[in-house]
Amino acid sequence: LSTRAASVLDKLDIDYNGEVAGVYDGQWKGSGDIMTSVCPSTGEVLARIRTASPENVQEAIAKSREAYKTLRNVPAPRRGEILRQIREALASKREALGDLVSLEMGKIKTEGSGEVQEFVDICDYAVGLSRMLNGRIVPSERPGHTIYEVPNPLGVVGVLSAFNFPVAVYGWNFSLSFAAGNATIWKPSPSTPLCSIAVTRIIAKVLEANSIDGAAASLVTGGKDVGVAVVDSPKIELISFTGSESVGRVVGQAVAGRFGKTILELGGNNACIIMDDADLDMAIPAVFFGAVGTAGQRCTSTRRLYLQRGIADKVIERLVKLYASVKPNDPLIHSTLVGPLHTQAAVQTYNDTIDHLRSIGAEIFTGANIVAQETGGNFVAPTLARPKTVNTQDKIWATEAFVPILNVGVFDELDEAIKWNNEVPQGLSSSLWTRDLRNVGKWIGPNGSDAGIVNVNVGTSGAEIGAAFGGNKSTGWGRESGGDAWKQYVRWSACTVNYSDAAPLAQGVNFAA
Ligand code: UN1
Repeated sequence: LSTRAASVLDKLDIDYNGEVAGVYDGQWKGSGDIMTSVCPSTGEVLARIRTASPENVQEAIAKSREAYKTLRNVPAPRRGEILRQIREALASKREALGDLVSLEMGKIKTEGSGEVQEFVDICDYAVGLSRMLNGRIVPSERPGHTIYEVPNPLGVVGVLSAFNFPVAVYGWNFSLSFAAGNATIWKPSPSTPLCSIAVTRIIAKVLEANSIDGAAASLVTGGKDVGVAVVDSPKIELISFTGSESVGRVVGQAVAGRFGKTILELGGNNACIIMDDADLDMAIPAVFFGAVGTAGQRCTSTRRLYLQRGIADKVIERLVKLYASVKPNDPLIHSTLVGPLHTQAAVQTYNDTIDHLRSIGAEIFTGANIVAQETGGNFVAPTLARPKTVNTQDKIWATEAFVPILNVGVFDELDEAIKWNNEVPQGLSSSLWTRDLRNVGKWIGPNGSDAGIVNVNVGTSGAEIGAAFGGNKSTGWGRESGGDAWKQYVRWSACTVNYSDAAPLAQGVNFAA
């Protein structure tokens, strides 16, 4: 165990004796293979985790079902009160957990803590929701009849989360699901097991203190086999998957094949459009954060920048200056703005994307190199490039490389930029910068952006929890967090109740013998 890891794990009450148990179903265990957690800033092994064996997974699923049967009978406001305690417990560990996110995932400390804050915020939301899981009463066409639309707890929810938000995305799912009366079983990314163990420890303590079965928040760490076992289990009603389009396609088809429900949050390939009339002092820092922040590893990161001709050169010039001011470095150092890429494989993707840019004759304004660091680590220079044309068939525009490379295109009319925005397979986030109300109306209307997140004078990344989060098209149509997302975590029944002394048929049908 590295010294840095030891001090962080200590603050999070994680016992370590050669390895850490990576399974929780009311008890901490793990009899599967050993998996290592590797620090992306140094390449050092942070800890060894004992993952879930196939038996561990099946047992956790069975225990989660039992926990659900109890939890569904706990009044929702009482579930909310437990969520309030989880919120407090998370908030009290905000800095230590933020450090761990930074250490294990590689995002800078303020973003690591911000991610814990996102979990705290969604807990607050779910506490309120626990008193507002409202159904509806619908007028019946028949006398003495009433129709109720009733939400009941759904069952077990499988959450498969990605490395880039190792805390918050589970938080969105767990909070809504728990308020709704479900048990969750969490299969985190294989490269961020410690974050999931730390979060589960915090939740488990609160559950145990409230005499709630810990299997209401089960954890199964491991690789692909563990994920497949969760996805394929007929005992899991809903699978919420965050990750790549290619894996999402397999997950979506597998769950559809057993008539399960899915929430899919797949690739983003998000564009930002800046009009001539935009306030550039606002727009440029937002693009900088969107493209360079989190080293380009958010689903919502800005990957495409469409500039109206009048301001294009000026914006590029100012961005180049900003890019020159950042030096990728240890994400736990306060002044660092850009940490490492999460894995060596991501560095390879970065290199391949730069090679492709060169092969299509793109102009590279800044970046395009690996940043050597004494400590090792996966550091790359944020890159700003302009391919010769905006050919949305080319993979440089049509695919999401999960690295800090921003591609620029120049347009004359907004309609052209909207067309480019929409021409790609993905549809997660989008952002327009303008002061003209007519542009705003077009952008958010039927001929505007087809993404799930359509912002005006706000960047593509960094959404608040109150709105539904998710995207359209190959992003998977999923919605999590705020808005009406909670409605997916319940089973809905339409209940027609007859209080009268007659039993007439609907639509006036007469079936008297
Ligand atoms: C993700 O990248 O998977 O909107 C989630 C944002 C964050 C969540 C991103 N609130 O950028």
